[in-house]
Amino acid sequence: MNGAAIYHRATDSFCYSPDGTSLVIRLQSAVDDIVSIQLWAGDPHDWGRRPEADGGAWHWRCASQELQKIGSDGMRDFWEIRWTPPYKRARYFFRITFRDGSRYDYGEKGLLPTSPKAEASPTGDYWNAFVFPYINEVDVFKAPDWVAGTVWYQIFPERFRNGNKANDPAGTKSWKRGPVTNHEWYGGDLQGIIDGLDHIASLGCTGIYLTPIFASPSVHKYDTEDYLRIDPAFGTDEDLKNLVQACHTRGIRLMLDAVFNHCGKTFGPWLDVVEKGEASAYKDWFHINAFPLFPKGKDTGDSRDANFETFAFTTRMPKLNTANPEVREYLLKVAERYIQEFDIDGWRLDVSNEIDHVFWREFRRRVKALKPDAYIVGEIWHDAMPWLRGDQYDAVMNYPFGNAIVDFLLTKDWSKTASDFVYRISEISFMYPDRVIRSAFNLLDSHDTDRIVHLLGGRAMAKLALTMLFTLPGSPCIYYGTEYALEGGGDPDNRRCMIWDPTPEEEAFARFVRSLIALRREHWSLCADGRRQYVTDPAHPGFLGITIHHDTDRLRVLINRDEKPIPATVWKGLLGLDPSESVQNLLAESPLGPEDALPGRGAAVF
Ligand code: ARE
Ligand code: CA
Repeated sequence: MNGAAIYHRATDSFCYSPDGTSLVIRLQSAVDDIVSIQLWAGDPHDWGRRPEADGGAWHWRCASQELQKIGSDGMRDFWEIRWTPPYKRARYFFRITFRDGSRYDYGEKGLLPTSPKAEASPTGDYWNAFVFPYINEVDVFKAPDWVAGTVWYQIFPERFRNGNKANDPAGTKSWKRGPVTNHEWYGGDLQGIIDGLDHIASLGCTGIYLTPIFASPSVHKYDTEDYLRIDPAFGTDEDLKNLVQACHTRGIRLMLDAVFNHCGKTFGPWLDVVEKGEASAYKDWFHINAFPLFPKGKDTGDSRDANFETFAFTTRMPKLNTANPEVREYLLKVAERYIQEFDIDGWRLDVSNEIDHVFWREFRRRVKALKPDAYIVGEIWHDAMPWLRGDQYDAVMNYPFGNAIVDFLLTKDWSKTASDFVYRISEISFMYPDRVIRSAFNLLDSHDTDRIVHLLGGRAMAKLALTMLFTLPGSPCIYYGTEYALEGGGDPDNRRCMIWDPTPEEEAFARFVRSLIALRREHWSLCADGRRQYVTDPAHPGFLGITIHHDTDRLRVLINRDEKPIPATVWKGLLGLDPSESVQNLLAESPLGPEDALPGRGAAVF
């Protein structure tokens, strides 16, 4: 019996209302340590009198139900129950029977041995309980309904398509294949994106995320010079209006990138501080430790010698003081402007974890006031629960899901592989309320990481990764060029020019991506809300079978990361299928006949 591993707290993913009336209550324990867990729950104010024959004492009315085990990460088991308090108020404790036979009541006072008296009475110790005081509808996490059915396409505008040579910066190079740097211009612009929309729509994508497009001296534009001007190399306000219009005509939503943690070194207010020092009206717009200011640092060569706060160290991009009401108002007006005047559908928030929560609560209030179904996605690579309680973000860029997929496909530790992937996905799913998982922004790669074809060593493994990404809950995003298996390592090599003259092999890969997106769109509700059963087999550590059930819909996802095919009798046996049953693989590229083995480095969905 491992009492120390027992954990619950009446908040976040352990106790939350998904719908304003019921509660999802979760608990974690040591793996295989528990026989059963009862939830004893009732209204805190619901007291009754025992019959006179029983002494007529007052007692708290509560009733018990069993929690179900919903997953494990190999070290911990995850338990859950969904319960609807009759009056929106909840007081509850857990009665736990451990494998060694011991029984404990677990509440805010801790894990106390279940007394014979408690065993006998219909209720437990009122005072050793957890409390969810009241389910207030306005507190319930809500993300826009359209997100769960969306398939995203991320674009790095400078490298997507040059639609207007008149706005090319001096020294713009000819469009090409192959490695690039962060200091070369290829002329990509908003008109090019408009010209490329039919291609994006033909893939089946229904959302586009653009990295920054406001005026900035760099290729990547994360060093903003003017938040209120489209960079001249990308186009004009008119071009952005046309782009949004052209997206909406195709049923595609558009999300821009808000870089509010820091600005560029040419941002007007920063230049004013550099020029006027302490006399500048903007000196409190930044985090300046001392004057005189050393904009380039003290040239000691130590990247930490700047006497003002920056993004990271070497970049010298000044961190904005978002706690300053002037800065907050300035940035919130920027966020409002592109919704009000351009009708964009969402904001991706750069380095969002380093900006204060006060700012983000006000950001959400103002953005949702203008467009209630705008999508707000934070760029957070780690546990983001503090931003996902319903008062700030709708989602974060869910790198952990993508990392779990890549680790499964790349791991050399054969003792883990598929079962380890299941543990990772279960753990991440347990960390967040299911409504948060459902609206996550799921990705395998981006402009900040290696591209997946590079990372996974080729197209075969990339196909497996995409199959896994597209059948997970949350809205999947592909990075531009992935449809053609575009190569590229880490920044800046992951920003190569888009392919507009695909080879037959690249076209074949695009057909696979199209079929995967079509599958996802046809079964998006199953992927978003389905119950998942995982099948792994120690004898075939590279095999992962996922059965997803939702109402009458069901999908089976089979992944074989081994180079060796898995005989039909094996994978059908693992899934409990009749060996003679033939299956139509929905991923046309790898048809499976009745006797076919699951191909090496192959996926099947049926
Ligand atoms: C430039 C050079 C790089 C060089 C870097 C050094 O191009 O080669 O390594 O300077 O600082 C943008 C540009 C980059 C540029 C950078 C600085 O896109 O090309 O790099 O500006 O000038 C962390 C942050 C996360 C951040 C990544 C990059 O948490 O917020 O690092 N991502 C955003 C954007 C970037 C952008 C910036 C921030 C700056 O998406 O594109 O860079 O506005 C782990 C950690 C993460 C870490 C992640 C990646 O997972 O948990 O915290 O992200 O690795 O390193
Ligand atoms: Ca151009």
